[in-house]
Parts: sequence; C-alpha cells; structure tokens
Amino acid sequence: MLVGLLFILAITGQCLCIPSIPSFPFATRAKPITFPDLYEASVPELQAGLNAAHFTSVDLVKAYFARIEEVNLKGPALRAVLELNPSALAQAASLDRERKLKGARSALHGIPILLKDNIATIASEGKANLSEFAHFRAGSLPSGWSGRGGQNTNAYFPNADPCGSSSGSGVATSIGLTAVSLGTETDGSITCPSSNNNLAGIKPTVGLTSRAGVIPISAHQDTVGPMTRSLTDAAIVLSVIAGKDANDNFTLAQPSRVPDYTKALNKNALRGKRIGVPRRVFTDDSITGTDPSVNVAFNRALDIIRGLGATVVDPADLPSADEIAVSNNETIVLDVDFKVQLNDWYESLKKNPSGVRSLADLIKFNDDHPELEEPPQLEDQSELINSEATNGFDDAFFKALAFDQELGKTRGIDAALKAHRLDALVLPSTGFTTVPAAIAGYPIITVPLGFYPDNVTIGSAGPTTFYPAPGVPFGLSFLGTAFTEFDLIGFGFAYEQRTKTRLERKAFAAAIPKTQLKDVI
Ligand SMILES: *[C@@H]1O[C@H](CO)[C@@H](O)[C@H](O)[C@H]1NC(C)=O
Ligand SMILES: *[C@@H]1O[C@H](CO)[C@@H](O)[C@H](O)[C@H]1NC(C)=O
Ligand SMILES: *[C@@H]1O[C@H](CO)[C@@H](O)[C@H](O)[C@H]1NC(C)=O
Ligand SMILES: CC(=O)N[C@H]1CO[C@H](CO)[C@@H](O)[C@@H]1O
Repeated sequence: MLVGLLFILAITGQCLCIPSIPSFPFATRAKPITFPDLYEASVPELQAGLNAAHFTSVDLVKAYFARIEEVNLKGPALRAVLELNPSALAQAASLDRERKLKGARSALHGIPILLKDNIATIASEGKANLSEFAHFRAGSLPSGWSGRGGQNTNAYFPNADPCGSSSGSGVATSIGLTAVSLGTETDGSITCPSSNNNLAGIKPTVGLTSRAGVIPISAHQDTVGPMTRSLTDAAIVLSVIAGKDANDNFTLAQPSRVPDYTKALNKNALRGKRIGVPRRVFTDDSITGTDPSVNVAFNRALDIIRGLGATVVDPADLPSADEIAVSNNETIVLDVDFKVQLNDWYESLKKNPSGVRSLADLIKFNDDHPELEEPPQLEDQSELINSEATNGFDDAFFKALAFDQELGKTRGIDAALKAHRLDALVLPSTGFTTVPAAIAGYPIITVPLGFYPDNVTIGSAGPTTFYPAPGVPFGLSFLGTAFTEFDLIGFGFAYEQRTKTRLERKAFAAAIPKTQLKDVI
C-alpha cells in the first residue's frame, strides 16, 4: 500500500479519469493551451491536462522540483522537503508511456505526491521534513524541527510556526511544491499543520488507512491521511489509500467496501443536518479559548453552516470534556505503545545500517551526537526517556487505554452525538481540540477557516518560530464517530465551497515559487 515512491506517480484505485481526448482533427487554428497555476492546481485539473496531452508527468515532476529548488533551501529557506526521489523522472516517464497506451490507471496516475518522512518507501526517495518522531520526542521542541531537516517554517509569514508534526507536508502543499501530500496523525499532526498552512486535511479513523511501514507512535492512535489544497483532492487521495491491509490488522475492522469519497462532494450536504458545538473542548484551551481572531471567525462559520441549511446545536458538550482536559491517560498509552512498537519497528527492518536498534539506542545516539540531534535550546528528549522507562503492556496501560476509550468515545464524542441527535461536531482546528478524536481513534476533516489579521501581536512558538503571526491561517474541524469520513467530507465540502477561504490570502511573496509548467515544457 503506502510503501510508495517519493513521487508515487501511480496508484491503483477507482478510475475517475477523464478519457484521453485525441487531438481534434478538424481544428484549423490551435486554441492556446492554458496551463494550471501550480500554486493552486487541483488533481482533476492536472489529470485533465495530462489526458489532453497538454503536459506530461515528466513535466510536472520537473516543474515541482524547480519550485522546491526555489524556496526550500534558497530564498525563504522553508526547509519543507528533505529528499527528492532520484527515480521520480524515470517513474514519470514510464507512467506517461502507460497513459498513452492504456489510459490512466486511477485519478492519481502520474500525479506527484509528497510523503512525510516517517512513511516507508521502496528505495531512497523524497520526503517531507517533519517534527522529529512525529513530535513525540518532547513537547517542548518547536513544531517542524528535526535534527535531520532543521527548522521547517510557514510560508504565510517569515519564520512562523508550520505546526506539526506533518509540517513539511503542510508547507510544501500550501504553496504548490507538490500536487498533494500525505501526513500522519496521532494527536493533531494532520489537523494542525493543515490548519496552519491553509489546507484541507483528513485525519481518517484509525484503521481506515494502513500504517504498515510507518514509524509508529501508537497503534491505537496513529493514522495516515491526505493534506491537500481542496477537499476534492483529499477525497481522491483517501479513496485510493483507504482499505484493508493484511499487514495492519487494525484495518480489518473497517466496513467491507471503501466508498468513493468523491461522491461525498455535495454542496448541499449540510442541508437538514444537525451540527453540534462541543464548546468545553476549546473554551479552556490556552491556544484557542481566548483567541479573538479564531473565535470571531468560528462564530461566523456557525452562521454560514446555519445558512447552508443545518441546525447548529450550541453548546453540545462532551460529558467527559472536563475530565479529558485533566486526564493523563493518553500519555500513559502513548508512552507504552511507543516503546513497544518502535522497538518492534526497528526489529522489522531488513537492513539498518545506523547502529540504532531500539529506543534505548536512539536516546543514546541523540546524547552522543549533540551536534546533529541536540543543538542549543533543542536538547530535550524527555518524552523518549519517559517512554523508555515504561514496562510494556501492564495493568496501568490497559486501565489507561480503557479510560481513553470511555472518555473519547462512550462518554465523549458518541455521547454528544447521541444526546443531541447530531450528524457531526464542529470545532476550531487550533490548539488541543484534536484530543477527544485522538483518544477515540475517530476522524477529523479540516478546512480553512480564516487568517490572523495583519495587526495581530506576534507570539513565540519556539526558539526561532512565531505564533500567532500576521496572515497565518487557521482551520475548522468537522468530527464524527468511527468511519463517518463520507459524511464529514460532505459537510466540509459544503462549507469550503461556500466560503473559498483558502483563496482569500496567499503566502508571503518570497515564499511563492515562480516556476510554472510553461517554463519546463
Ligand atoms: C493485531 O495483532 C496483534 C499481534 O500481532 C494483537 O496484539 C492485536 O490485538 C491485534 N489487533 C487487532 C485490532 O486485531
Ligand atoms: C484517567 O481517566 C479517568 C476518568 O476520567 C480518571 O479518573 C483518571 O484519574 C485518569 N488517569 C490519569 C492517570 O489521568
Ligand atoms: C486590529 O485591527 C482591527 C480592525 O482593523 C481592530 O478591531 C483591532 O482592535 C486591532 N487589534 C489590535 C491588536 O490592534
Ligand atoms: C539528510 C538530508 O537530506 N538532510 C537535508 C534535510 O533537509 C534539510 C532542509 O531541507 C537540508 O538542509 C538537509 O541537507
């Protein structure tokens, strides 16, 4: 499954492809071809251009590589991309040949995709920078920093926080360094960087997409999902990556058929629905609770949702909200899972030239190589040390896991949905609003909600990063119970299409790459 190629240029799946159009034989005057702007280009637009032979996948790879070159280490040095797939051009050429002979295999045929670095690939391939160990190394470390990649920063304000841990996927997709990307979420790591980078993101139900080959934090919470510029693109990617995988037994519990999520893209999807606002999840949140920019935009969003024909139930609190706010059960579960599963992951590697074969080795490696892994102000690896100190799957672990299920599901999201007869919950995507869905393993769909105003007081998010900051985006999350992605995508799409918030503001000028398809053809 995901064991992809940097630029996974083809994946099998439902074919939404537009049939290839033969060149029009009677044309007397060729109509000038207009190429899609790669800052915003959607998968259907790219697929149409590929099928019409206006450009090839080779052209796309060349253009994206040139765009990465412009801003990744040069110019604003966003450090969003770690590696380029050395075989991407050859793979693209082979997929171009296949398209000519047989047509496109799927809606992703020949579409460049960027993967978060914790997702295994077949050979050495390209990759998005991330918060190290998906930000599990230590809560104090800034988002987007890794020893390997340096500090990845936001494209909307110089040195702003990209959020994490799928930071590189977020930043690279936000300015069109790739068509689409994949991130992973344990608690917030797709939702938050999608929010901070003006993207649509889908954190699927745990078990909808396979984690085989993904460096784990926790089998109970980890999930792989798309980060894209529109929910249309996200639905296309999710339709391809969802499904059962014998190498990840959590996927065996999903419903028998993967829906075509593009069928959920209905502008009227909110009509007649009941959407609840679990206010206690964010009113006490240090990031979201008192933030006037987020709260004003959120209340405006509720009016828009009403305008789209839904009933907004406000508040529709999770009975467990106050307990979740003070609970340490999630940390107990993650600390144990991480040690056990990371050690299993090291053991599963066929080749590992690094000499690091366990969590204990990793902690020692970091301490032995401060120049690589513990530069000044970034020494902290307390969460790794806490995890190493745990004793495997003991009574305390199973108790904490059971509490999490209860707090997140039965007395949490499911209780609120049931009590108020709701179709979904809606929340700002900022801060700690991802926790209930994280401990429940439930889905979150995020779409752009707004931007910090130009006069916002710039805050600090780490030794060299800022949050909030002028122009930095934030998102709106739709939440539901397990495997309700189809409905949630519909609700997010109705809101996205009504508001088109993403298009209201662009990245700062130096962070916008100039190369376009016309420059490489
Ligand atoms: C998956 O398999 C592991 C052992 O390989 C087992 O401990 C776990 O309970 C299984 N999980 C599910 C959801 O089937
Ligand atoms: C786990 O959650 C339960 C229910 O809220 C709570 O009573 C318990 O104190 C929590 N445990 C920890 C370690 O936070
Ligand atoms: C920013 O500007 C808006 C209106 O333009 C104003 O209402 C608000 O008070 C200002 N905020 C700050 C922090 O100056
Ligand atoms: C090992 C490696 O490729 N490191 C690169 C990671 O990405 C950063 C920023 O893009 C580069 O500075 C490193 O060379």
